[in-house]
Amino acid sequence: MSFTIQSAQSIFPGTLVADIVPTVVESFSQLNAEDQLALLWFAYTEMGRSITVAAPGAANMILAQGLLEQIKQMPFEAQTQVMYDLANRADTPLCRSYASFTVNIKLGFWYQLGEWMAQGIVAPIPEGYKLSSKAADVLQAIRNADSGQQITILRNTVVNMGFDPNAPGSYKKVSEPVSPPIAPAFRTKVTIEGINDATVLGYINNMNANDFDAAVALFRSEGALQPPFERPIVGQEAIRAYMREECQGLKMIPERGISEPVEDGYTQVKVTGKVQTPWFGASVGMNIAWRFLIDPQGKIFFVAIDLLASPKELLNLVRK
Ligand code: 45D
Repeated sequence: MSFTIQSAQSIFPGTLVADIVPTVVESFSQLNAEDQLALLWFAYTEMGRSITVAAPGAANMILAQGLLEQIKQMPFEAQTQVMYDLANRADTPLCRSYASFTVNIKLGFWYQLGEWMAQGIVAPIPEGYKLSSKAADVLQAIRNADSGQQITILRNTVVNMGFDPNAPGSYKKVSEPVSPPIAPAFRTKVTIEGINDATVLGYINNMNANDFDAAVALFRSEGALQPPFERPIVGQEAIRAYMREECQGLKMIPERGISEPVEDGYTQVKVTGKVQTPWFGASVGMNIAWRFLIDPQGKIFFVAIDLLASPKELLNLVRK
């Protein structure tokens, strides 16, 4: 039997992922717009304090500046309507522009609105707003999640806002400035207990250096990368576009792993460790597993990135 992307998805089946994330995002989506915005505001003010502004990069935020200025000029009522429209995924020009933003620009857009809400420039959530009991349950579920899961929930709810005629999971190309890779002299090299596979180490080191061309070159041409809770992104070109859009400034801190030969000369490798996003820096470490399937030529045929259910999962390196 030869591997397919589909069969590769189920390597290391005992890996427990943070199901709480899609579950909470789904119950969130059932709430009305008012509840959604108030709930996110409460969650955001409780855990958003450690966000760093440097993250999206000033150059990239230019793309959202037009919309932000437009909103800033509006009376409170109209500002509130815009936010409801975004949560309702209404078909308005503004909601269409929002949908065309990259993830980081969507986050930066809300970050700016949040700052303005706190300063009284944009309509705040009404003082004393009372969540429905359903919404209060969702907020409690978010509080119970670990910090890496919380920021993923926040991120995914923001990503889903706006009017997007394309199905979820579809891939939209944008041209966003990409910072150059870190110069060779300044690169760090990871060590991973139990792993000396050059492809896996090269993948992590190149990602940490923002050297996406070198990272993509480690994949087989029709190889695939599967982000947490998403479908696989297939092919070198699509993977490169994804990395340029979503992987700038990530810090990957793998800890340990296991490697073993499987059929037809393939090797499966599972690595666990932490990943930090530039948005929260060292203040939030996400517990992550990488499940690699390396082909007989040493190329990445498939890699899944999983957000783990608990820190205990960092030690789960069993094969079955
Ligand atoms: O008023 O190896 C609200 C891959 C509304 C690549 C708001 C990866 C109300 C391959 C919206 C609340 C990428 C897959 C205001 C590895 C309201 C690879 C504002 C993994 C003001 C390892 C809300 C990478 C705001 C990972 C401003 C796992 C919210 C990356 C901001 C994960 C939320 C990154 C932010 C995550 C969330 C970043 C900034 C989860 C950022 C989350």
